[in-house]
Amino acid sequence: MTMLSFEKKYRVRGGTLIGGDLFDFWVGPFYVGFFGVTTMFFTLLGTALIIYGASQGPTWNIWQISIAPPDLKYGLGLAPLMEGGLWQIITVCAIGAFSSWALREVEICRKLGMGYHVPFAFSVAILAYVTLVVVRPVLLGAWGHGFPYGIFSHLDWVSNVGYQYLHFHYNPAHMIAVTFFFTTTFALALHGSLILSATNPKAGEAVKTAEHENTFFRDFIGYSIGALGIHRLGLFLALSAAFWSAVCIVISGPFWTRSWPEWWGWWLDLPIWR
Ligand code: UQ2
Repeated sequence: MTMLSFEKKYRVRGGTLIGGDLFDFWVGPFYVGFFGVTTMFFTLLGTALIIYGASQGPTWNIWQISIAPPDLKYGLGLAPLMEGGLWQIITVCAIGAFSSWALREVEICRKLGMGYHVPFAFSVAILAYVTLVVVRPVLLGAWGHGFPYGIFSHLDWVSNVGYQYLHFHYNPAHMIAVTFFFTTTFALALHGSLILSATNPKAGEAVKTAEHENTFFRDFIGYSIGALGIHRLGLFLALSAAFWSAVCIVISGPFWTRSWPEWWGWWLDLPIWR
């Protein structure tokens, strides 16, 4: 079946979570749905507020524009619009847009009778963001612990929060997250190069298939994880990277307030050294 006739056949009514048939239609190639409407609403409002915030700031330099969270003195209350209130509304818009996007993915999965792996994966990325701007600030008692919305300003925030714990690379959860990020790139490099090598033979030769892919890794390291297995591994590695990133920042402050190098004191304090 060609791709276009497949779409015609499987572009079916139903599978919606909310709104019944009301928003169950397409605009060109795009499925709309109730959550397509809410995605558009939150995205347009959030973007407009960012542009408005920029217009009230000192610069239009794209690298320097920044929408800051409220001062710590406002705690977990609402701040005046120009003193972090804008950041608070933009954060609500961002979470609304990301969640709507995930639920639109769910509706499309249901229409196609697919598993929910894609919205689940996206939800882990949303979790990492929400951990930064909601969970950790709430645990610390002030929205001011969220990060500023700006290209350089959010980099400064990461650097400053890192130095607040003296040397963030000693954070054990950060170590695990970084290891998962690197392993993810390693797995994708192995997979991408293997697929391209098999499907891109010398001119005039037949494309190679799974047997060749498996045999390469059996010859090479005595083990092949398999065509389905590599994708399971990739998903696991990527989700673990995002998950441990969320863990490493949420424990910094709420559960460990001293420098991260000091955390390793438990090793020096083991009774086996005496
Ligand atoms: C593999 C396989 C694939 C692959 C890759 C492998 C045919 C097309 C890349 C090899 C992967 C292995 C051995 C796992 C490596 C482990 C880590 C933690 C990176 O066997 O099956 O399918 O793409």
